[in-house]
Amino acid sequence: MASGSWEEFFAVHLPPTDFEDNRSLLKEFCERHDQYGNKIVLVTSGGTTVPLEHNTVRFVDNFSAGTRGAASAEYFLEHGYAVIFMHRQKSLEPFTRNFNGQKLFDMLDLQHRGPNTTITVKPDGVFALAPALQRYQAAHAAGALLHVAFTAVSEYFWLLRAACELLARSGPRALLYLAAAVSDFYVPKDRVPTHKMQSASGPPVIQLHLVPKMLAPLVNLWVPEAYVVSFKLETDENLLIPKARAALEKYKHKMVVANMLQTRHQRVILVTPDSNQEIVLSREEVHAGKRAATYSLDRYGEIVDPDNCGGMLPIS
Ligand code: PAZ
Repeated sequence: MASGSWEEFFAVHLPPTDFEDNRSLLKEFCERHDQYGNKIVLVTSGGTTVPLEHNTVRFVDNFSAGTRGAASAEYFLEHGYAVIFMHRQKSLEPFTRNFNGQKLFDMLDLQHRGPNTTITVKPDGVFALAPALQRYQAAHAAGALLHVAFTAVSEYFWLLRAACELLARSGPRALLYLAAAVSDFYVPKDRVPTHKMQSASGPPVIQLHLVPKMLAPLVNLWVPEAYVVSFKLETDENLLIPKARAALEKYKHKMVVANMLQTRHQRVILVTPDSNQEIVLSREEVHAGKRAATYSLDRYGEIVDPDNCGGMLPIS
């Protein structure tokens, strides 16, 4: 086994404690959808951590809120895909992504009448919540959405490999949409202290090692017939397309979605072996896209009338 190889990474890093539970969920999901010949997409989302202690207090993180992955999962569901949403614990999730923080509480009214306490949704809140809630409930009722969560980079790789091996049975009906921001560097297990690093011991010297490239075994061995889309994030525009193209040439998958950190929600370039297709949204379109996810009144206006329903959701 070559030093620094993906095989060595899996040999050294044990599976996470909840791995078998998640593997069973993935297996049941893939087999059920496979039986009906459904299209399945694996969406990865959010950033991975690199623990600096085994009992982890400190870690190195990769930037990603999970916006792209959560929004994309919704679009895949809309287009008839069964979706495995593999995401960083506590990052944004499909349907609830626009209601994080205080936003949900701001939509609610609390009333006390005698011994009874009722919570109602304010009219504006109904407009915001109803479309997302309806689509969320429909996806779950159809069994079309499975969530599995990771935190550390090794957890991500264990789940990724398991999902790929199970998706291999779906052949070309499987799509991989790898939007997670995965660390390129890590601290090997034998260099990670067990307990919290102490400042009394002086400034720590931390040497990061290269994470093996998992796209190679993924494309060639784990899920060879799937349509694989990877993502490339850069901060230097000059590197963006050359690196995206180099990845395509090296791993021979189908597409790299290239984006810059600062403009990632307005502009992407879809890089395929024979084309670069740039998609640029105006500020208004970005804003409208966000509104569309929550306020699509064209489809929900007739069933949700905030003037008449007093904040309740008359959806049968
Ligand atoms: O999660 P988010 O919406 O904040 O950002 C999305 C993204 C930039 C993480 C994604 O589009 C991406 O490029 N992922 C791959 C990152 C990488 O090259 O490691």
